[in-house]
Amino acid sequence: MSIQKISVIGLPMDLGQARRGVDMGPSAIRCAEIVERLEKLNIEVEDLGDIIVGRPENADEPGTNLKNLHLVAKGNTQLATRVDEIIEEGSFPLVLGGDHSIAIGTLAGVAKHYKNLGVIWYDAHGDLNTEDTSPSGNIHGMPLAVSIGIGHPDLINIHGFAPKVKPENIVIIGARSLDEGEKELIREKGIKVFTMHEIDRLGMTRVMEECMDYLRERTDGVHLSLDLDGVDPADAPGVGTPVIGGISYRESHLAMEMLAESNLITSAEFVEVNPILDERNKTAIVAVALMGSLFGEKLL
Ligand code: EXY
Ligand code: MN
Ligand code: MN
Ligand code: MN
Repeated sequence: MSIQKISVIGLPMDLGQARRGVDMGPSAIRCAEIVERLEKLNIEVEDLGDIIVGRPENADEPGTNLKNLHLVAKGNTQLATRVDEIIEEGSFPLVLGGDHSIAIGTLAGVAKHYKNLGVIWYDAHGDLNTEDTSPSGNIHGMPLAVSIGIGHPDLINIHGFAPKVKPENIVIIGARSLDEGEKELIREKGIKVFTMHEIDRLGMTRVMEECMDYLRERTDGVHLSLDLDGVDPADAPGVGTPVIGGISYRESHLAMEMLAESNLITSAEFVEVNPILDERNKTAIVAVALMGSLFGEKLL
């Protein structure tokens, strides 16, 4: 089914990691004219604005080494409700981050509507850490683990149920920086991963075909969680945790076009755009171009 209406919502949160500035991601993406770009595709677009996030100095932190747990949980709880409402109204949720911890809330709101939600996790990282395996305590390195029900109860139970996603319904694309604990979890849970090795070897066309074939036969909806650090830092420099040797802009653009043709994607989020670390808003511009392709923009 083609997309009739898109609802844009921002969660300007930078509390899932240590570098300030990623809270300005939604603004940077709006400055790069996301709404105008999507309106040109003959899709109705509504911008619901941003969810208000608390400040860390006011946070009441429980005894944990998870940084800003209370506020990250609170922001994600609000996001889950908003995303749930958007789908309830028959619209397509397009969530703008913020650091990748916001995927906890997006997936909570989305997963309520599907029996077998699929997830494409486009990222240099696995985001599969737990309190025990995390080298940093940063919750943006944990949202995929949380979504399969592994992590702090205040995170995994957001929106009243867990887990949100089955590990076998997840495909990670672009991984090139995985911690030991994450590798173990990938093997133990049978999560499908196309690392940069497979992208180099097979090419993006075949990777996307295999990814979509895999998800088509086992899921009833697919969420795209696109971390801009999945893209090579030469093309997307404005991210807090860049890793060289990533997916090029051209390959990413092709991947989005193939997803558009497939009609598989039922919700999406674009995260980790940090304008303070960026070059003349380049990363937000790349994010908007990828969103254009994802929603069916054509050159001719
Ligand atoms: N694996 C590292 C950690 O857990 O601290 C780095 C995680 C970066 C996560 C980025 C946003 O995808
Ligand atoms: Mn990530
Ligand atoms: Mn990442
Ligand atoms: Mn193209």
